[in-house]
Amino acid sequence: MSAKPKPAAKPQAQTDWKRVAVLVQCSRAMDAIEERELVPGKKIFYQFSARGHDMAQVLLGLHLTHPKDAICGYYRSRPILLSLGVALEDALGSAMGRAGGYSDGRDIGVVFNYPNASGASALPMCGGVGAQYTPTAGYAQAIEYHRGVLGDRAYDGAIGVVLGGEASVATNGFWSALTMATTLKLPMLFYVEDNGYGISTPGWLQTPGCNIAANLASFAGLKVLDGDGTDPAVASALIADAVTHVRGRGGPALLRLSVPRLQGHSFQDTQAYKSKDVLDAEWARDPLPKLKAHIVPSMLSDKEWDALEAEARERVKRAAQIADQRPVSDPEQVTRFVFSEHGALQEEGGLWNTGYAPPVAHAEPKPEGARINMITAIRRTLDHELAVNPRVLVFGEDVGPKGGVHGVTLGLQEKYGAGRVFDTSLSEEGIIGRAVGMAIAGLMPVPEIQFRKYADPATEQINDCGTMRWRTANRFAAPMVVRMPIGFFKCGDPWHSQTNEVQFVHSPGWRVAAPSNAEDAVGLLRTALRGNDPVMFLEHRNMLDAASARRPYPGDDFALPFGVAKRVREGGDITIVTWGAMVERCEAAADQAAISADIIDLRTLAPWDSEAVLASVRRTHRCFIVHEDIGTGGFGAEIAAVVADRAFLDLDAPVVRLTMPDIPSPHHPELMEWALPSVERIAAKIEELVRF
Ligand SMILES: Cc1ncc(C[n+]2csc(CCOP(=O)(O)OP(=O)(O)O)c2C)c(N)n1
Repeated sequence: MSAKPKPAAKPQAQTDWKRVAVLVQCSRAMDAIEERELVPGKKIFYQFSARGHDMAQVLLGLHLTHPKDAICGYYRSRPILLSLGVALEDALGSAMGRAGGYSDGRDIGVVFNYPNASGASALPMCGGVGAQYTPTAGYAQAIEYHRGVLGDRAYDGAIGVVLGGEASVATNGFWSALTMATTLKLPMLFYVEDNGYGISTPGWLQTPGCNIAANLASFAGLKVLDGDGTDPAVASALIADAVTHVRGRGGPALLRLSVPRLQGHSFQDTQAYKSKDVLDAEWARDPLPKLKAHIVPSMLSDKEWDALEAEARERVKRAAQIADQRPVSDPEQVTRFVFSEHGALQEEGGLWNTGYAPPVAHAEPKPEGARINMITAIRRTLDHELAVNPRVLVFGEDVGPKGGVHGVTLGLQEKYGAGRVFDTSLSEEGIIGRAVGMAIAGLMPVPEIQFRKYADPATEQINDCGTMRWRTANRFAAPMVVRMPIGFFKCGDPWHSQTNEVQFVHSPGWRVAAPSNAEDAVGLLRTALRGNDPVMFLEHRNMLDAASARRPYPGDDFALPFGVAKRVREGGDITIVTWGAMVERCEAAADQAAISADIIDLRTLAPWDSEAVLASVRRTHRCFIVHEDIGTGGFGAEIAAVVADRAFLDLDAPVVRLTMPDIPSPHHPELMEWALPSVERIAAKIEELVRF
């Protein structure tokens, strides 16, 4: 482990320095044309110069020759993408937001993705700083899974590389990924480009002592390298050393290269916070003249260098013209690819484009044996899917030998081994972020979040996973099934009893299931595990062992479609719309009120079966919505709005909701029961509405 720069070496024979020069010149010419023409001409809205970062990135990119390598960068990572083979016109066209390119105009042009069958892919980047780390760690863990569990030799020697600025090392994602990479000895390279500034915030506020490599020198299980990213020989030797170490299964490495940021953070940034001395010192470290000195005249003549520069400018100019001729994509299409579409498979990510064909399933239960609780039902479904699909893997806090704090995964590690069912570090960002990288690598991750509230630290990864298909215009997707207990139990509290399903419904790209009984849990979970979209599978704590939720196991081939509600009780006087733990309370309340109620268990909230609700309301002329989540902005508000919008003239009474008040779940059972919609209160509302 060394935090010292390597001594300057002779130009490395194995480095194609001419190619380095071509790519750096192209990158410079792109920055220049953007700054001089395309941004002032309002053809590009966001521009981030890579000047100063460019040479070392290109050197790194040229090392990533393994077809299963993957990188995940950030907005200053265009040079490495050029070295992976991204076309100049695609890069500029994306920056202009034109049709095609990386996102069809949906995402900022510098937020790249690059599916690449013949070399390293670029995993979809994110706008959030630090969000690139845990998906890359997940990809690196998937490399190990492909090799170790699936025996796929194609992954031998592959690595995951993550790029970030020095400010990004202050994020949760960085530390979470570092924990994962070191504890699991993952083939992952952390490549930190230290230019001393966030936007304007200096490095000492991000890292004590300003040097993450120095601080990590004694971090167990990490090879640490540090040096000058503007010196061609030093940077090249350090990059070669780091990549060789990780490829050779030596475990993760962190390489910090100090580089100058030669322009503002973005085009709009005037750098008024830097003194003239600082600016001069930064320009004195420009890697481009150093690159020239390194290879001219030993490898290229002055004339050849000039010709190469002129040619790069010309190529970039032509590429800008080609990009400018591309149209803006059809706005009518911009709602496509939130979810998978039949006949339009994503290029990378998920089971479906690995040749997987979902086994034949049916929605008719074939009940087997005695009634089982939801815990057993979910476990049995996971067990079966683990058995029939080697790409399924289950993980989360304490899900291994303990079997999860709710006992759902009990015995699965024993049966399938610690490679497929395993405990994770305590980082929800890491759990979901890792699942993203694994899903992109063609696995079906099934992460467990211990309690609903503890999904909060993973909010960024959840959002970025959900939007991936849309923002990459169907190039990438990360289907997974996140299992999570929600709701009250014997007591409540603000930490373990939250429902808040609506947050996931409000996150584009997520399907959301909230089953109320064991049979539906089996059917929806099976569909989710064989599907091509990310799914939130919400397991209600109070129903996990509730007698009312027990059903016979409906069979190994039982799978339920999403978006199809179940009419649990037929009646003519009122429609009650509910889900989860409120279903049994609504049934009891209808009995108590002795009212003929149509009770609709939505079963899934995204998509939700609005047609079933509307058809019922048109018959009963009354709509009553009951849910456990708080009222303001709860999912009931959405249902009420749709009913008011589409069935207004059919209504004989206002659409009414009964929910928790807008408070966190109270702890003491009496307080909790006061806050929850009780059978008595539901019954009273039913009577009130029917009499209206
Ligand atoms: C989570 C998050 N917080 C804040 C921002 C706004 N932001 C964009 S870039 C940036 C600075 C990042 O600096 P660094 O990681 O050092 O990279 P550099 O731009 O210097 O290459 C900030 C604060 C963001 N994109 N994401």
